[in-house]
Amino acid sequence: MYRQIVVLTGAGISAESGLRTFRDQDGLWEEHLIEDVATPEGYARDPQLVERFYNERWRQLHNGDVEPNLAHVALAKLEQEFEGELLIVTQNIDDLHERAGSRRLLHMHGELSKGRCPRSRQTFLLRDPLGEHHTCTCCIPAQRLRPHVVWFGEMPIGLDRVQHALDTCDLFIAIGTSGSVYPAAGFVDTANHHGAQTVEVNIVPPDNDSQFQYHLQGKASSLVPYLVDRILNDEVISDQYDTEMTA
Ligand code: BJW
Repeated sequence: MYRQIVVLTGAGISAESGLRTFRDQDGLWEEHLIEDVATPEGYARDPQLVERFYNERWRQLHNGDVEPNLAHVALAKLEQEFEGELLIVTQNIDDLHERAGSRRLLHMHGELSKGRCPRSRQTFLLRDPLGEHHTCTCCIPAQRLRPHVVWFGEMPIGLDRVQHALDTCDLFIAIGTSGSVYPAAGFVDTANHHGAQTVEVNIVPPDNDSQFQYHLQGKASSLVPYLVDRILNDEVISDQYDTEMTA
């Protein structure tokens, strides 16, 4: 039925694994100013503060309590069993998709598990939280690594590959993202423009809700496995399906 699928995931898919989202009640932006921790200017002003913000999240991800949930697992199953093309584009910097088994994956806002040389942009795996002792091996003198994340005003990673996938997909699914941060929030427009079916999964309508054809309202951990089973059973997404899922 479908031949090429693009799945966009946001913080909401990891919420049921215990990771905080940004803009929901009790989200990360309630305790932190975006200008302080998610801009290059904030990092230049106070690198220690920014490192603390990411290191706390690094520790949570590695404390042994955080696991992929049923939504991550279902997407990994889709990758294994779907015979067409699939690309998962995640805005998340956690590695829960990888832990669930996904490989056809692009981290457009970076990865918590890596540090980046600010000069060459080469990335290095972090075995412990980022600090002064993390320097690159690509430059002389060695540069102190910065978090491998994309802050406001910086160019997201892999946009050419995403653009190509969106230009040719026949199904676009956005899961657990508020649709408020660009360019990710605009992917649905591109997919619509190329005639793809567009589906959102969220507990509340996202900011770009009106751009989607189908709206599945509820938790990712219950809706994504259903959606994946339907796709694998070659069932097209329809209004009837939409009604069933949201009932
Ligand atoms: C559940 C659930 C459950 C909960 N089940 N659902 C004016 C107009 C338009 C654009 C701009 C503008 N001024 C500036 C811009 C550009 C700017 C931007 O978009 N700003 C907006 C604020 C307006 N964007 C940028 O600067 C980007 N770069 C850029 O544009 O480069 C230039 C360019 C030019 C031309 C083409 C292309 C590019 C960079 C953006 C960088 C974002 N960085 C961050 C932080 C880094 C990573 C990190 O710390 O983790 O990325 S910000 C933060 O937001 C993070 C996220 O990846 C991103 C998106 O958040 P997400 O995932 O949507 O989370 P939430 O919390 O917002 O939503 C969670 C959702 O889940 C909610 O809807 C819940 O309901 C739902 N949910 N539980 C299902 N169980």
